Amino acid sequence: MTAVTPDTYYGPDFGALLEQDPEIAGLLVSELDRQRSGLQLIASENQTSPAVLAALGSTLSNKYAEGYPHARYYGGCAEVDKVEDLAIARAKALFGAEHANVQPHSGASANLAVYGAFAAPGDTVLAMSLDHGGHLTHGFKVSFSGKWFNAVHYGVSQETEDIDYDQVEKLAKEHRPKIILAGGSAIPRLIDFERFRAIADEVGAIFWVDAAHFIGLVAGKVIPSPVPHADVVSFTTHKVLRGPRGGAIVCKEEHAKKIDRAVFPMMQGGPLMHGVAGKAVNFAECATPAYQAYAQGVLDNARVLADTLGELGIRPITGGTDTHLSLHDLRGVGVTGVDAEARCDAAGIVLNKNAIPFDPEKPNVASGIRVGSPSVTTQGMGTEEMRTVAQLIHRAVTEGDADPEHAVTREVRGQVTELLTSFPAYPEPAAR
Ligand code: DSN
Repeated sequence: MTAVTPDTYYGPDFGALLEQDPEIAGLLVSELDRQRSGLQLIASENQTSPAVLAALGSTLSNKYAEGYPHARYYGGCAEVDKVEDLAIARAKALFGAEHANVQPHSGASANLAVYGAFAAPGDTVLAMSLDHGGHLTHGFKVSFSGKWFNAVHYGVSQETEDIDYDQVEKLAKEHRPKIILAGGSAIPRLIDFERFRAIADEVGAIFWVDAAHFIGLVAGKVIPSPVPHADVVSFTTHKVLRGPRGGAIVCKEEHAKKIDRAVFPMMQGGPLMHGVAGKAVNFAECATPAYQAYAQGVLDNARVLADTLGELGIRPITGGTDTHLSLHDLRGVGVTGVDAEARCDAAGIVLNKNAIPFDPEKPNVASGIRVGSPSVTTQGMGTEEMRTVAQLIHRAVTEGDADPEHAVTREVRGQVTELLTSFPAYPEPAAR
């Protein structure tokens, strides 16, 4: 067996990359600097562990393994079979799932496979509309999902700004969809899975949950799980979950064959075995008390961030959040989403503009911003820091500018830097 040294896991060392390709090596370093030097509030991002990064940088990347463990189309798969067996077993245990497929390269690939398993082109799918918090792959017109399927969309109620379940039921009865899909990218509240299940049963539809955003909170056991209620749950592994960039699917045993065949050979070729190893490492991390405490911290931080922004006049849609993210209406402070994003960026605060339900602005301008707590919680920040972060966002948005040299913007950036000194991302080993 090869001697176990740090390089065994990291593959070719960084010194070799620096010598061979200083341009790319330099960009790896400057991206790490960027991640370290700003407040990362993009709700779908996180900072995965050195252990997951080691798996991603490994020689497992070299191996072709089309097929599934113990039934591959290539020789030499004994070791990667063990890796995938572990990833599957850990995913099933973590989510209490009957079946798991850990091969999807991404969330969009996972979703493509779910469509492939349960629908044929032209079939009707009922999903949340993108402009009310859904996702591109939930039937948006320029995505495969909107081009190949007859997508019917529900949204949120104007009054509560939360999912309009009566509308879901009405549309389901009217259109008799093959699939009813719950989940999205900008939903701050818990989803009523029982209600969706009942509606799906009433019309004989498959009930699919795209849990990409909140699956980490489910893994941490701090919010209810969709797994007992849904036929199939797709997700990404790099958001609150904090694993490698990638996708996965869990489902009832009765759907296992359909899902596996849809992932391979219908949608994908060889799995990315370094990614599968990273997922296995991550699933084990998520089963620990430390991760559960992290997930609770993500929830607490998101709530305080949303509430404090609200107190400062940047209103949270639905009045708050039950998850890791909140969506905010900027109209009260008279700034557009695009301007707020640019002003925050110049101040070292990374977040994204976001359409709010019934938004009068075009999506590339937007009246809102979306903020999330996964990364800053990984860095060890707590609720006290979230109050500071909300004040910094408010100041950057209302008094700052997109010009980094603007006096207020510089001042806010200085305060961001000061905060990050106590809560660094990827601290040097000595500081860990
Ligand atoms: N683009 C991701 C997000 O930011 O929510 C979802 O795919």
